[in-house]
Amino acid sequence: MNCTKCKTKAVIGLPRHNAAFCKGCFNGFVHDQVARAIKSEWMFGKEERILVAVSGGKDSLALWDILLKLGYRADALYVNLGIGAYSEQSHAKVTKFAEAVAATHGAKLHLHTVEQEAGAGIKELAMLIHRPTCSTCGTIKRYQFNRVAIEQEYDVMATGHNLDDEAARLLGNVLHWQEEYLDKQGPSLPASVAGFAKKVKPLYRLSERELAAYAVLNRIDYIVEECPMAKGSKTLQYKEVLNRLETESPGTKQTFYWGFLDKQKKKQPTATTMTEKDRAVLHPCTSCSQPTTAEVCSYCKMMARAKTVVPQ
Ligand code: Q46
Ligand code: ZN
Repeated sequence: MNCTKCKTKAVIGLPRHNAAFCKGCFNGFVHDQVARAIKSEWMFGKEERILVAVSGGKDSLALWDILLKLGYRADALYVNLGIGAYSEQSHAKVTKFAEAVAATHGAKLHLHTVEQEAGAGIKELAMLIHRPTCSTCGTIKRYQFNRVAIEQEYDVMATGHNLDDEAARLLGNVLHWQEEYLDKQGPSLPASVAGFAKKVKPLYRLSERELAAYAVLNRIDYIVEECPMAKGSKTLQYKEVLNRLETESPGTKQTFYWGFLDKQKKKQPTATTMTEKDRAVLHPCTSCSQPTTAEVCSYCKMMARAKTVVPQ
């Protein structure tokens, strides 16, 4: 198998593009896909400051790497969830990348440790406040990323969601006809009100397999295991189904998700409608000032609850 572009020996075949690439041309392909995503979805410009949400996994570290190599001003935030060996290892991978690669581009890593603030790791905390672990985790991560983005004056927050993640999420939303979530499934969500950072997903044109290959070829040391809490999740089931379809007909995930985005674009006014709707009901949390629909935001309520139930 030879590289479609330069005809030297290929290291990866991409059936959905009917192409194969050598390392250099594959890196060019990956960078080009990200550059196209940024441009076509008006994500950010070279002068803007980006905060990348990193987990230690291949997608978020590859995203940080690609943005820096494309010349963007990208720092990162890592939230240590306190899930035993998984968190220890992922924390170490993020720190290693920050010191070995990001620092050479002058980029900075911010850290937040759940245990330090809540007094317990995510599993114990969720159990003590009687909430599912992943929803507790979602609330904490969303809150901390938004807080750091606003406090440190980043223009935009970027996450490492890839084509597989977005196609699986779309499948879940369609299966359950979650129309309000469908409206928010685009790869670029504007800051709906002051106090909420703009959110973008620059990897939505690249598959999980392509990002794993990018990380390996570029010697990015990432944590291979998924978070242990993800076991048996619906998202993993949807991914499996989509992978089977993809093997039978390469390009299925791309047609599904990109086709959805095309249809959404034609529908357009939704973003404006949501912004006005959000603006009408959101106001600053009386405890931390982040926007919320209640008097006190769900994060502050959770932390207040943690103070009463977590053993000191
Ligand atoms: S929500 Fe749940 Fe993930 Fe948090 S606890 Fe792990 S699996 S990391 S995206
Ligand atoms: Zn609050």
